[in-house]
Amino acid sequence: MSKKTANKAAVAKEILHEMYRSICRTRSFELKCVELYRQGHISGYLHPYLGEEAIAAGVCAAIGRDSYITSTHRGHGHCISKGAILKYMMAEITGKATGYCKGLGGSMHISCRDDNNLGANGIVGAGIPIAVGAAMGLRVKGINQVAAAFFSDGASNNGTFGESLNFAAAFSLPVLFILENNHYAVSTPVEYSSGCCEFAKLGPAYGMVGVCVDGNDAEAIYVESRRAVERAQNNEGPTLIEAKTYRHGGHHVNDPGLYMDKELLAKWKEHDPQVILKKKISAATAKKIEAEVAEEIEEAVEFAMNSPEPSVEEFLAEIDN
Ligand SMILES: Cc1ncc(C[n+]2csc(CCOP(=O)(O)OP(=O)(O)O)c2C)c(N)n1
Repeated sequence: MSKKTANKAAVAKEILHEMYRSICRTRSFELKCVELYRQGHISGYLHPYLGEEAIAAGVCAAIGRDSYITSTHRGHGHCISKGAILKYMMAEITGKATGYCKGLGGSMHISCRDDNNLGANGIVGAGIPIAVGAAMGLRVKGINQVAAAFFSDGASNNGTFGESLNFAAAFSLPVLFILENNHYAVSTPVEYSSGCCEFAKLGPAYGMVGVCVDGNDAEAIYVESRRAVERAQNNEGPTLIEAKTYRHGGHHVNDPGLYMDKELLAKWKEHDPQVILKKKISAATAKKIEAEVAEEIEEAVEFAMNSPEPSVEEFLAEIDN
């Protein structure tokens, strides 16, 4: 496992600002979604990315707009950090026809082809091989970009994880495997279900670099992700990045998370990704970004609330597709 520490001095101010905006957009979006869920505007499950925002912000800033991502059931932050327009996203999550997927995908199946976001996925571990396929596509087409697969610790116990890492390493594909270790799969702690909880060690076992990074420090994630992108673009193969983090609550919006260690949760909440990055930028810039994001969220809610639901005909037409 690489022991390199992140060279934070190299991160430009503009990148810090971009990542702070991503974190603020995700944090505010998620808090608003919880509120809308409680008011009955969102159906089904909702898995907030609260507390994990820095991972998507750092990775997406590092890989850039032209690279591909695959996401998970806890995917709002990935989608937002990859560049989603919040009003279309809010419309999708509230099941409106003006949403990214005409309101038919919802929280767990949102995708945005314009941003090269290949989609969230309700099947744990299913996005990992899709990212490998996207990387193979890039290789075949001679495009020097990367694909990043976001997934969590629970997904690492699925067969798709081993198959994907092996295939990507064997063919030296440009993939970033982003393992968001939030320490739980629903209510099961990692120590209970994983033989090796130091997930970065699995990288070398599969023939690739493995690094472990503070998942709440966007700057550190950005630096490690840039290194991984450079390796991938130099044909040096994929990287497994384990980003250690913690959910700010239960598995989904209706899970009070009573099984979570209260002291540990309080510690992680203090180690907040938004607070950590805010300290690295000027107060004036932070204030400006926060005000702009607040306005964007308000517009997004208004747009979604005033949008129509898809008609039965539109729904059936998509099934036929
Ligand atoms: C293949 C599969 N098995 C089981 C489930 C049920 N399930 C939904 S979320 C989840 C836990 C996933 O944990 P993890 O991958 O750590 O993601 P996290 O929720 O922590 O972000 C499970 C088991 C599923 N959706 N897909």
